[in-house]
Amino acid sequence: MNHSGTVDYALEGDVAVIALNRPAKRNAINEDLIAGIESAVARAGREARVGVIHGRGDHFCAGLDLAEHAERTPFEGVLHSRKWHRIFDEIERGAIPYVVALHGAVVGGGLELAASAQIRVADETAFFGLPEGQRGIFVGGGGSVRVARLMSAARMADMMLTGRTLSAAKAESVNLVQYVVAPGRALAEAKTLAARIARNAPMSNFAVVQALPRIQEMSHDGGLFTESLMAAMTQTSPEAVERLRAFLEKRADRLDKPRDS
Ligand code: 1HE
Repeated sequence: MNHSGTVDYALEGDVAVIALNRPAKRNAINEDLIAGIESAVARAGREARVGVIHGRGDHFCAGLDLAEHAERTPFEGVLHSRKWHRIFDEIERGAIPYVVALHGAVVGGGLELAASAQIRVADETAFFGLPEGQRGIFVGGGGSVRVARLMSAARMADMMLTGRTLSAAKAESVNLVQYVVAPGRALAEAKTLAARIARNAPMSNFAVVQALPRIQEMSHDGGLFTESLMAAMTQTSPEAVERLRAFLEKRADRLDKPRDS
């Protein structure tokens, strides 16, 4: 199903697969594409347990559409940025977890979009950049909050000031992505992870999506208290009771072997 001219949506089992589909412009985010992400994410939240976001063509996303950006007044610019914040917040703290599959350029607003997912899988062709400094602008899609938290404000400042780009391997070493896979494998790996996540109790996934990022922003004491409330809610859900019993009766999945990349 097509959610705008430039975003495709498909429900595959419990997983909503959302494709940025503007490859001729390297999936640069214009008004149509951001509206497509918004409606796809809203639909996924209603009917899927997990979302996967990826980009068609040779690149994940070239960031903000610079052709549209040049025409905005300052006030329109603020409203535009606030809209991106709202939509990316729905990915970061919404109804379901998201996995993004990254390849080629993951730059500017494309990196901000990727940073709003819970899990980032990059293939070895992926490269990461924040060319806003070179373009005479600043991040506006939540990057100064999310990207800086993932890899530190110092590393982000370096990328923005000097135009430095990072390889997939470097991105993994600075916590920007959690997985690096062979070229062309990111989407398949993201779907495998999504299928795995879909088997978790929805309330556990909800707690990871909604509580974990908020707890990071709380005081020590507030965070621990919130954790206790969340733990009590999840542990006493009927699904948890059944899953704990399944483990004790040796009917549960065993833990995976450790995996380093
Ligand atoms: C675009 C955009 C775009 C490509 N807006 N049209 N983002 C950037 O500064 C990144 C700008 N893009 C690039 O550096 C390169 O395009 C890529 C490294 C991503 C890909 O290179 P390549 O050689 O495969 O493609 P290309 O030939 O540069 O571009 C192909 C077409 O896509 C071309 O259009 P055409 O009509 O001449 O074919 C490009 O103009 C177009 N295109 N990227 C508009 N970004 C909320 S604040 C967020 C702030 C930001 O995101 S700033 C970062 C913006």
